[in-house]
Amino acid sequence: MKMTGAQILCESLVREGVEVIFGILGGAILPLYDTLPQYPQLRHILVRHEQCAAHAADGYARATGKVGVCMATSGPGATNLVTGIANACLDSVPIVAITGQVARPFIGKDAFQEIDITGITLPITKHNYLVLDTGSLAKVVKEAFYLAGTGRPGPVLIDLPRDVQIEQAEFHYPSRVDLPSYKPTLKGHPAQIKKAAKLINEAQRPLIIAGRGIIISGAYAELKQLAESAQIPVVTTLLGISCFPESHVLSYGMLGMHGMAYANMAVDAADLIIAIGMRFDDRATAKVSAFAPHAKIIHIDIDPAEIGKNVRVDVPIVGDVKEVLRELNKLITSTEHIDWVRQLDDWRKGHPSTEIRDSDGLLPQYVVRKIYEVTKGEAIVVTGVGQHQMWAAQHYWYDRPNSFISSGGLGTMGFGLPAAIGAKVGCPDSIVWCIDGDGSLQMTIQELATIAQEKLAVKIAIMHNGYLGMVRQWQELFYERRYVATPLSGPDFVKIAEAYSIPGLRVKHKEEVVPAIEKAMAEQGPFLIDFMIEPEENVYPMVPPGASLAEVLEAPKKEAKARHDSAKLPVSNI
Ligand SMILES: Cc1ncc(C[n+]2csc(CCOP(=O)(O)OP(=O)(O)O)c2C)c(N)n1
Ligand SMILES: [Mg+2]
Repeated sequence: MKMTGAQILCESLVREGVEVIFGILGGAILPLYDTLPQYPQLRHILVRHEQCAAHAADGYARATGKVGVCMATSGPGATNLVTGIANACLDSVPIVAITGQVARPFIGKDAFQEIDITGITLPITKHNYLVLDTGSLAKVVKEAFYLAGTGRPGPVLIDLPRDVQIEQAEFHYPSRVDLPSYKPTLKGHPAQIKKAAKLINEAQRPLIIAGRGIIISGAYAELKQLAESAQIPVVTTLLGISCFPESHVLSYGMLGMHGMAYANMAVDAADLIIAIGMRFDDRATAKVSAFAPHAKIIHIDIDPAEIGKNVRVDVPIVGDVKEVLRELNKLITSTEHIDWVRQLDDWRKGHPSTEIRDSDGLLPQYVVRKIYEVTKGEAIVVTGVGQHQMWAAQHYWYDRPNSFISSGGLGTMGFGLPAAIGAKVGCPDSIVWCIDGDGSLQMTIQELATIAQEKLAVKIAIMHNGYLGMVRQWQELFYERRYVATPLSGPDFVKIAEAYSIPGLRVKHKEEVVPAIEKAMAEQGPFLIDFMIEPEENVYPMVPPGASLAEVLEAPKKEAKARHDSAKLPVSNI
């Protein structure tokens, strides 16, 4: 059957099970948009900036486990996607980005809105395509979805010249892909698995470090089995949060720069690290030469390029973590590590990193804890980047699998609101809270319009400190409090929300916190709360840049009060 390129693309998306596309149109992609009404299965959500189309596709993909799709026109539409694509690339999120391109005869002529987007995105995509042959389009789409969603997931871009969208070709959707050079290893090598099991069975102080790979492969049960059968404590990376129930007796929270002190101490003292679906990011390892000095390391990851990249590994196992753990679990002898677990519990008692200090002021940690309590831990929490992101990671307890969505690798301010849109579209029956910073929100605040237009019940909590707070914290601790360019004025966020027909409240006092969260939950649609938090509150624990995990700084209790008393008022026009 003959179809236009635009129809081939839409038909292929339908075959891939795509339900929603986030995007903004323009001249070079107009033929494709003009075809969309023929495919009512494809819901299009108009965002207000293409960066947010990519972040929404990313949030959708993380929340559902499916491939997210975003779309933009050529030139500035395509370049606006770049941050979102890079974000998905660094966090291994499967998205397919479709861009319009100028017609084939104009390519290379600096035509209006021509940009070499495949060139630009080469290092931040798993693969990309410039489609010059309409007849190959169906095959390209099939491959793109396969590449994005298999192995180590990641973004794939398809650049579609305008005339390819119009030209007719025979449509045949391939049933399989044929990519001889792309064969992700799923099964771990049995000899390596045996070696790993031996190390685990002999270890005195084993520790699991679990990352987002557990979530991606859905290995929740396998991880739990490994931890429980050999009584191995579990810590997670930032992106591993919610891969293991945080109220489990063997859960010791997040490690790393703002991880729990006892999690970092455990890494420092362990004699065996079992690193699963994580990539030894420097925010997780801190000073890499001093990382886990007493431990042998088992590293299980689907991407062979991660093995030995940052730390020396004793037993590498390349494979899908779910499959590897299934095999590994068969070889684990049921045992206990009573002294080791007791040691960790003692550290936790002595270093209660999630304790919230007494204060009459409005502490962000308290706000996060109350969101946890009112939502009964049922929400999907999506964050921006900064201090609020760390408080959201530390003070909400994630028992529900895959309930924390955050920008880890790229650390993209502005990710929160559009990613929350994607999560809510993907999981309409889930409660979605966006815990955002006043700085992060201002980077993508225009998406309130998308929320209003699509009537998405996203609940927004702004941790309003009047600062680019995380950078201010570094200036306070490492630049002698020279607050250059971190005081941040903002608009009246409640009025802004109101202008978008979104109800909201401002909260200045502790006792208003719970009623405000309850009101947000009672509201059918979206709701925004502007929490005016302590302006100079810091995130602790903190491993200073360049230090090792053992050199973790904890909240200076007395000093915290003094700092508050001398705090400058935030430069805010409210
Ligand atoms: C796009 C982008 N620009 C700059 C930064 C550097 N940066 C990291 S955290 C931060 C401050 C974030 O401020 P806000 O969103 O208000 O969060 P807070 O730390 O105050 O909670 C900045 C500027 C970044 N991560 N992303
Ligand atoms: Mg801030």
